[in-house]
Amino acid sequence: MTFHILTIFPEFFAGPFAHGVVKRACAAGLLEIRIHNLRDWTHDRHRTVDDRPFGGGEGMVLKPEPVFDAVESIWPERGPGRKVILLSAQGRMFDQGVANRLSREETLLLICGRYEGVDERVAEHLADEELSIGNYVLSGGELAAAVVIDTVARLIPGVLGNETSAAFDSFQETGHGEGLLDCPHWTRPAEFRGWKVPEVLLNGNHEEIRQFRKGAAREKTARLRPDLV
Ligand code: 9WO
Repeated sequence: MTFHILTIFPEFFAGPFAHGVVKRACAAGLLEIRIHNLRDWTHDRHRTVDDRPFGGGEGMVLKPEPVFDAVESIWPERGPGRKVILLSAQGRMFDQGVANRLSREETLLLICGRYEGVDERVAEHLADEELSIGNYVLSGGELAAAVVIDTVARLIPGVLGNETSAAFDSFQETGHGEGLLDCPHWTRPAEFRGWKVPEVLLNGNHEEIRQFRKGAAREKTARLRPDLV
């Protein structure tokens, strides 16, 4: 699977993609991430990508021309398997279900907004989808793009050593079933500062442990995420 990222901060992604699952997926040839500097599609001396908002108001808006030019030069032809996604706080909510759907795409191009926003014609006439990773204001779409790529990369067949382990993460439907959170985890020592690990996890009875984990997942989901129950 290939991701293109369109950004004014290409250096931003050196960190997030240089570790762990995403790094290994790239090294294994299962994932390709190509980062494009939006300023490469400007034509003036200052490499201008922003301008003042029509109607007045604070701040600047990302101009449409470099964004359209970039997408049309990265992909002279559009079509199925080539999906353009605008990351913005106004987008539809990204979740594990959206990640599953996106993981079946061949190639995605993620546009990262900056300044006070992106000219609306990008959302209306260039992007196939507008996605938000949550109800908070970020400084730009770059962090959101990194979140989307990390989440989707884990779902590409072969990326996780254990083909089933993605299915047991929080929110993935197949773990304890019912769309619960992941169960809590403990490791050694069995007692830390007087806090003991639940006895049942130490007794080696795997059916009892399975039951305990399911109950613990239900209890924690109800307490922290009643919206999921
Ligand atoms: C400003 C604002 C003001 C009042 C009420 C809501 C508001 N939302 C924003 C806002 O989202 N500003 C953007 C921040 C302007 C363009 C750059 N920003 C941004 C956020 N780019 N991408 C995101 C984002 C946020 C969440 N998920 C994906 C992308």
